[in-house]
Amino acid sequence: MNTRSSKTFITDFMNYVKSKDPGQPEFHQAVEEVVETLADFLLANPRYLHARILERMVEPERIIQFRVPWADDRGNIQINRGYRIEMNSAIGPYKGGLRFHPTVNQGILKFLAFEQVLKNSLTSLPMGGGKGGSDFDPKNKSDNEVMRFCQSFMSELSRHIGQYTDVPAGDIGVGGREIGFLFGQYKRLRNEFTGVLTGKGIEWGGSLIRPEATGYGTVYFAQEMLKTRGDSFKDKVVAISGSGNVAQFAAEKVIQLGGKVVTMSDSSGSIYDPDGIDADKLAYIMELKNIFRGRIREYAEKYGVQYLDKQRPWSVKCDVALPCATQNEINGDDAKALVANGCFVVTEGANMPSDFDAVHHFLESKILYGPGKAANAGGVAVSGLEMTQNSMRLAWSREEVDTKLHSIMVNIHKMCVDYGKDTDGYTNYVKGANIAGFVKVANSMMAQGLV
Ligand code: NDP
Ligand code: 2IT
Repeated sequence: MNTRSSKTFITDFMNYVKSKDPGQPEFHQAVEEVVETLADFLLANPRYLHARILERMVEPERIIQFRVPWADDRGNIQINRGYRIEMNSAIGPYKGGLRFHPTVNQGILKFLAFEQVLKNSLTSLPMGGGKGGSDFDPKNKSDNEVMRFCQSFMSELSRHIGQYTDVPAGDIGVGGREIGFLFGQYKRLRNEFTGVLTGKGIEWGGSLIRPEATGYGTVYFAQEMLKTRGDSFKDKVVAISGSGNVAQFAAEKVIQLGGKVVTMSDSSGSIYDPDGIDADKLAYIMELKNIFRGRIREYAEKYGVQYLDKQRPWSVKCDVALPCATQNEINGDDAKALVANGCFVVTEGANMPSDFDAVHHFLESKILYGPGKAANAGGVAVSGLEMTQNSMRLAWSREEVDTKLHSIMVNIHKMCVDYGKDTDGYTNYVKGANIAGFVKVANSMMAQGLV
């Protein structure tokens, strides 16, 4: 297929998407990245074009938006906005996390839901895609306030979800505490104990390894990427952003594999510890973040290392970068700095952490670049395994789940290589992930008629 027609196809399609929802830049960005890498494939397989599969895939099957009123500890009434985007159910019930963060809006959740559809397809488990959340900010809220918010949020959401319909989980701002409050309210309203949420506590239907799964899976994926160049994590200097769920367990796995983690961050700044964050220091971070809900600056004070106020960690020298905080946390300049400093592996624990310029710079530099929808799929994959265990009313051991997670990540890596290899031998993981994820969903949609 000639370049001109694929360029025209991309422009026309993006004009169509942008004209329908002009105010959703993150959604446009996520779609454009996919369309860019799918264009040649679609033009070579016109049955998907005739069936208008891509036009259908960018249109959510259903969007639910609702009012979430709750009372704070002083008795003041607060009103937040709740959402659930039910994006695509071609290969299974809607599945994807809930995000509680003040920046949440429909466009951000649509980008996340769109990526989730392809990601879930890559896991090879039967899960459709969805995403939800609220503009509620859990920071500086008491446990009781978080509980009242979650109860109000679930009072409406419970009408729309179910173990066979839509199964939410965590994301930014939604961890074990929030899933507990949400599950408790669902059970109370429906009088049923089912696997309607994943990321549950281990005593009440959760899966071992689910808390670790996204971070571990990201590192397993990076390990496979390194292997393609005959390399490993041993003695690699690793820059990680974020200090939440994904970042913590990515750091744990890198340390176990003999790498040296030199940075972590939060939305206020980064710490740079050139001697490496070892297992003891990581335990301090986990306690600081998960129990005291403190700031990463306190690590710099405790261990006497550099604190990069209001800065992301991409200016430090490293071999491997694992962005594990949020979308668009690496821009074109950050990408240039990373590559210029010798970084040759970027594996995304977060969703869409690299902006458009950054992605292009990584690909042009021919470094190993693993996009989030492939690299961070371990989280939702173990959510899928939690659903399986709930359905069987059985619980697997840590080793069993970890082995399954590892083999799923190895398999996703293989699919990316199979679909993403360029003629010069370079693996374009973006192309590989997008095509591999797309084909299964598209074929399922075609088989199910005009849905
Ligand atoms: P957490 O809420 O546990 O942690 C988020 C971390 O990122 C915190 O350190 C937070 O800092 C930082 N962060 C959040 N927003 C921003 C921002 N706007 N600018 C700078 N830093 C920010 O979330 P998770 O670890 O679960 O999620 C991290 C990323 O991984 C997200 O992109 C999420 O979508 C993705 N992901 C998560 C999965 C999961 O299973 N949890 C699965 C797959 C992907 P602060 O505390 O200051 O806000
Ligand atoms: O982005 C993601 O894949 C998640 N937040 C996890 C979703 C899930 O259902 O476990």
